[in-house]
Amino acid sequence: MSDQNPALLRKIIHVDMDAFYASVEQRDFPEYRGKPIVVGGKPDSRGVVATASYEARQYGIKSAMSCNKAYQLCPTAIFVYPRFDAYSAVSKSIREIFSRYTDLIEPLSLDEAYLDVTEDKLGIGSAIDIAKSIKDAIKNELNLTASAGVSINKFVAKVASDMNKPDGLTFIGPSKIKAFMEKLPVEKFFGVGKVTAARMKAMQINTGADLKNLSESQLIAQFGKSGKFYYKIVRGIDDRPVRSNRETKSVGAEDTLAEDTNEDAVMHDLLKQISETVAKRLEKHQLKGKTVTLKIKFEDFKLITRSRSFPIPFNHAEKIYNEAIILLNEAKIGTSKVRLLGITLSRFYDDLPLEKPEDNQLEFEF
Ligand code: DCP
Ligand code: MG
Repeated sequence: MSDQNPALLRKIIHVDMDAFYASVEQRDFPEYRGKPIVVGGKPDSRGVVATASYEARQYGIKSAMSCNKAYQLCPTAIFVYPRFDAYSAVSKSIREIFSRYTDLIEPLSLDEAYLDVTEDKLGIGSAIDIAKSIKDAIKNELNLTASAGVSINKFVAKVASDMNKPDGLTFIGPSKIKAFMEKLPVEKFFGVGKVTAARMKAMQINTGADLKNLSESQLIAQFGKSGKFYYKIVRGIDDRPVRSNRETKSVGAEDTLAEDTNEDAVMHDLLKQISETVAKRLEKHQLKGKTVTLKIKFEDFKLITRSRSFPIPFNHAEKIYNEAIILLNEAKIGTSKVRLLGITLSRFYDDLPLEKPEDNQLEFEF
């Protein structure tokens, strides 16, 4: 197993902030400290819980629960609206802390990231020491706590970071991975959603050890492409590299219309949904783009793209939608019926060489 050759072992850290939004609220408003805090909407609203402080979690309050339900579980909880600007600022600061140690940082959301510290900038060498140092910096400089997982690949590091929350530091070295994976419940496996977990349980597959009893071809027969991934991951093999966002060149989404159409209202509706998806993805990766591209596939599968570029990068759904509508109008599709629409944002970074204008580029699919 190439993953296990000590000379080739990577050092991966996964860092995840503890009760992120709620901890920022408790930090900024001392009167909230030590109290059950629910970040989301107000109890009588239709809002959902984004997160809850550890004090509120003792009452069973969880992310994605309705605020009404949270109120029933703990009527004395303090309900607050999210302050995304504050969370975003903290997110920037934690990334700055990470960047002292490595440039190989892959943020997964505002509050978590993978770091590859196989070679660290300060020459510390020990991934555990680096994780400690990062946690200390977050505590001392930002007054917040994070949990970290340290291992030789992304998957094990991520599961490890969740094992001793809050303020945890968990190292799972190569010699412990086998036993660790065998004990792990299937719902903790990367990519196993609720539906797959239920299917596995119905087949008496409850842990990594059960999963390991199936051959690769059996897993592929049961779970398709994912089966191949489960086969590797349960054996502790995860070669996915830590990818820094600088490698991300574009973020987009597309969708096929229920029926081929040339009606503006129907196309506008779909573009609205796609814009929202793209905006969410950009927000998740903290990216803003300068170029917006609209992709139109016609009923005969002919494909065209239209782009516009701006001096200032953006990522708001409304702006993306407005630009997509302008591009759709410019495309003058007339009576041709459209089968699929897609929107992509690109040109995230100022230091990249300017690309040739992509306007009126015409592509055909073969
Ligand atoms: N979040 C959200 N809606 C969800 C889940 C999370 O808005 N369904 C937001 C609020 C969280 C932040 O993302 O504070 C980070 O998500 P985590 O899953 O890491 O949860 P927490 O950081 O809140 O708690 P934990 O200590 O378990 O990591
Ligand atoms: Mg978190």
